[in-house]
Amino acid sequence: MGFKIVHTSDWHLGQRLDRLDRKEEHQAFLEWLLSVLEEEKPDLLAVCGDVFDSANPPVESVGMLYTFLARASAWVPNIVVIGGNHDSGMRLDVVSPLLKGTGITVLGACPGEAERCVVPVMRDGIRVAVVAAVPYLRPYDLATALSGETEAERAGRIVDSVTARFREIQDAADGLRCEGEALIVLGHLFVAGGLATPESERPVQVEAGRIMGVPAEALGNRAACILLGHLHRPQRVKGPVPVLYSGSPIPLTFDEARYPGGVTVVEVAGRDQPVQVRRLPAPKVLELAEVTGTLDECRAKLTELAKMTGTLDECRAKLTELAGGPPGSAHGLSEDGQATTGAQEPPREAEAAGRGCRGLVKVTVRLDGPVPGLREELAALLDGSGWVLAVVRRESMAGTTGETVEPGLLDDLPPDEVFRRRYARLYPGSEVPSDLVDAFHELLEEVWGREGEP
Ligand SMILES: [Mn+2]
Repeated sequence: MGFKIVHTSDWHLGQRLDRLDRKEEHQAFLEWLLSVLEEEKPDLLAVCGDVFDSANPPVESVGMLYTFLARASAWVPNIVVIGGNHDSGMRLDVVSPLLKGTGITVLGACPGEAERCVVPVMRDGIRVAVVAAVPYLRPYDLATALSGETEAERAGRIVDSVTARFREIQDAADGLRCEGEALIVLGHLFVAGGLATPESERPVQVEAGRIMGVPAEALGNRAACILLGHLHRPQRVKGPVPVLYSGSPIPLTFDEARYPGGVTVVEVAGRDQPVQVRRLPAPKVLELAEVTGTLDECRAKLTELAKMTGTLDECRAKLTELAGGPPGSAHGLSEDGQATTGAQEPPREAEAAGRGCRGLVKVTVRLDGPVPGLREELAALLDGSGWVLAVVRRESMAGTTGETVEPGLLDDLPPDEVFRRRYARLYPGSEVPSDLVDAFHELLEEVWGREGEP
């Protein structure tokens, strides 16, 4: 039986860009997603992990999730949310008992019993498909490091455990599903791409507690499709069955602004039938703009940005110019071919009103000396413009190719010598100004006084 899925992941509710929270963008995304559900009326909404940005999200973000789920359930009879590596699986699972019989399933951590990961997809009281939902698997749960074991050996054991876990849960799903019912697998992990050429095959690694590059084959070939979270760029990975990443709906870093956020609509014709995939780009409430240059250049560009008017397209062209890169390279104005089939980005209020656009700005400023109050000064240039300074990065004119210090030696150097060398490294060829030396000593005395040290 045919049915429709809306696939999304990596919302990272509660995320901040330096000091700025993304509440407005997240709220707008969730409102838009509700309108998508109302329009598309899918059988299933699959939220594939990293719902929150942190294990202990702000109360406001938690409220956002549950308000959304309650409202979404008016439009979609089956909702499955799995935990990602950013989420606390246990914390997500706390509400599970309350959700029984609501059509909403939240699986934060992977339970021991495979049956608990199997969710029927119901329509008017009839089961149309079966979901095998696999929350993020933590490497230390799968294979604790053994002494004397190489990284490759441990990675091999991890892939074996991931394979076994996915197989076990799909076996449990198979136990339930009848002829004609498709199997949908949900997961949150990093699947290796490009398996055809051996050079591009990256070995499985464990980096910062995450598993990198599990082969798509390890997830099996029984599902109509495998819908994943974890990679923020929307993409399709080669595998025995369609392996899809929906990507994050809003860019979580300025780098991620290069590809369009949105959700994926997957239509499944039936068991062992090919799936149809459509992208719906999410509206951008805020643009992410990058400005780079010397201090004077950045001042001039920010002043220009603050005065900018015109249609959205005109503004975007201007942003590209300000970023100083090739078109679309710096702030997400280029559309990713594979990711956008179907609808154009919806028009926005700002454009309709001809007020130009607004958003968050990252400034990378090249300096030849310290500039006190830099952030405040730059932020003031944008006052009242609709643009907000989110991130300030300072770069030394000469790069950071100065003198380096052996880690052990650091303990033997007096603090003011460390300070002098650090300054010389940041601003080669210039001496530390005397007022800065005085300020450093003042701070040093304050710290020592507080610690009761010499
Ligand atoms: Mn993520």
